Amino acid sequence: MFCYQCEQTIGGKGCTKAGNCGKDAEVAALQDLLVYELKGIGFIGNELLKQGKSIDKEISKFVADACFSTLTNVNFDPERFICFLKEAEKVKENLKSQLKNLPSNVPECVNYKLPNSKEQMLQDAKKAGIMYDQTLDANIRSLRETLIYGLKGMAAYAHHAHVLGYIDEEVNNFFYKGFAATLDNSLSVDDLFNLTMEFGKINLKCMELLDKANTQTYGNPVPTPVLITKKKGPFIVVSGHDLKDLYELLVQTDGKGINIYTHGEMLPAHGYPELKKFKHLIGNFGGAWQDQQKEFDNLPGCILMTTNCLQKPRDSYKDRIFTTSIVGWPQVQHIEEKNGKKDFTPIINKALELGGFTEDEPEKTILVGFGHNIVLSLADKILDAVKQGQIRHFFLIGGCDGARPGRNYYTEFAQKTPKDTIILTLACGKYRFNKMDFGTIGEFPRLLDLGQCNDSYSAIKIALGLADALKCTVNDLPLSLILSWYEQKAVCILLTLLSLGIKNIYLGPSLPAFISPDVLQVLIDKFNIKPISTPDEDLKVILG
Ligand code: SF4
Ligand code: SF3
Repeated sequence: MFCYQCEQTIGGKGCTKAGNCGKDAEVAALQDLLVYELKGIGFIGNELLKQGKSIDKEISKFVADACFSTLTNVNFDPERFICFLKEAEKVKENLKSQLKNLPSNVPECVNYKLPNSKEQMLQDAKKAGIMYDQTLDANIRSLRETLIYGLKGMAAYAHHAHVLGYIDEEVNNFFYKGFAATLDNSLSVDDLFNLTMEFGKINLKCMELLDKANTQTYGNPVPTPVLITKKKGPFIVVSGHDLKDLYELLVQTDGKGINIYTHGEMLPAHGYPELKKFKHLIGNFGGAWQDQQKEFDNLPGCILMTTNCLQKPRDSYKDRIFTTSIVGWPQVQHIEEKNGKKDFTPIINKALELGGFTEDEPEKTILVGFGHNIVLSLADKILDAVKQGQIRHFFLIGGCDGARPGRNYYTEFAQKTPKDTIILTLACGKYRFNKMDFGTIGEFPRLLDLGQCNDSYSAIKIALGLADALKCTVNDLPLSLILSWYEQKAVCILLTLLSLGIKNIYLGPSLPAFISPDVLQVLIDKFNIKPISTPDEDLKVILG
């Protein structure tokens, strides 16, 4: 196997025997083969689009879901990948049958026939490997992989929008264009670079679509204190990013004496009016995703994983962790959707059987719910505070969390920001500091939680809104972006920020292994991307 799509890739180069994430060589091979099939589908879909045809939205939904399944820490179940592969083969043949003329010289994956046996699939997967073509130019490989990882991230956001009934054809169509481009030998490094920027803009549309889906379905988030301590009684912990799964579970547990805790990226759910109205959405449990094995150990309640980040379940909680949607782990119970409905009875019964926490802890809360709607409604007051010198600078400290020690940088950075600065945060990286007291500036808390990683859209809207009010560009604002990345959603967000011309981003804890030195140089030259150094050094440079 060879995989280098995430930040914890072994040795900062690539996982070759097994993944640091828990992915084994078999699953890695099946994922490679699925991406190979997606490239074939992309090629045919792109030809259809060039001929002015449209592609059925159910097919595009499948493409996004299959793509999402290969994202880090989502699915580890070989059987699920075999199902995806078989469906991909059908989709490919279906699209081919709609195409008038298939060009004569097509890439091999277009006419590849999926074998029946897993053994043969594993054999075939070799030619789908990232490093299979040893002669490929390093910069072309780097940009092709960057695009694929961006697509994986966008696929997650398209999936969440889709389950709420929100679809955008332009977003859907880019999956075909993007995958087709990774097969096109006529594209130069410049062409591919430009395509990643085009992709960044499409991903912005996708995040905007998801923002619309979430806010039109569940209301605009409002500032909300969230309990971070335990309450007596049976409970279910809901992790991942999917608000619809949480909503459905809240409906099905209503009045059953079960408390629902959010976990990881589900924390911002507490700010949505249509979710917070459920009194048994009681609080937030635990820290960031990488602490789950320790925190779920012998937990007297259940866990529902709606998306990444899933780690290998320990035996002590394997009987009480459930997956749903795209997530999977072999032999872990999976809640399937049937006729558009999910039946959460097994997890509800198990939670009741386990009995839950036996006593209340002394209460502590944190504040969430600072989406673009609320922050921009305060724009005048914020700008006044800036003009009067009460607010000197804004820091967006956001992105993914992870297990590496280098990530303490983000905790220290947040702690060292001066008292006259505001910290905006989003995604799961916030767990490094979101339970600390940063105090207030006038009526504003110094720490404003904008939401999940996809709520980078909120950050962008806020930055554009402030720039507009101050009649300057985002790059001229007293704002610095201090980003941490781990998986491929961070890749699509970074490409969006760059496509908007946002400069001087600090990126860490390490740089992506799939970015070649030449591509990195382009990013430095064009956007002045900076690897993080130390909080003191970086703060000194930023605050002059
Ligand atoms: Fe390694 Fe990350 Fe790939 Fe897992 S997803 S195999 S940790 S590079
Ligand atoms: Fe976190 Fe896995 Fe990326 Fe949505 S949950 S940000 S790492």
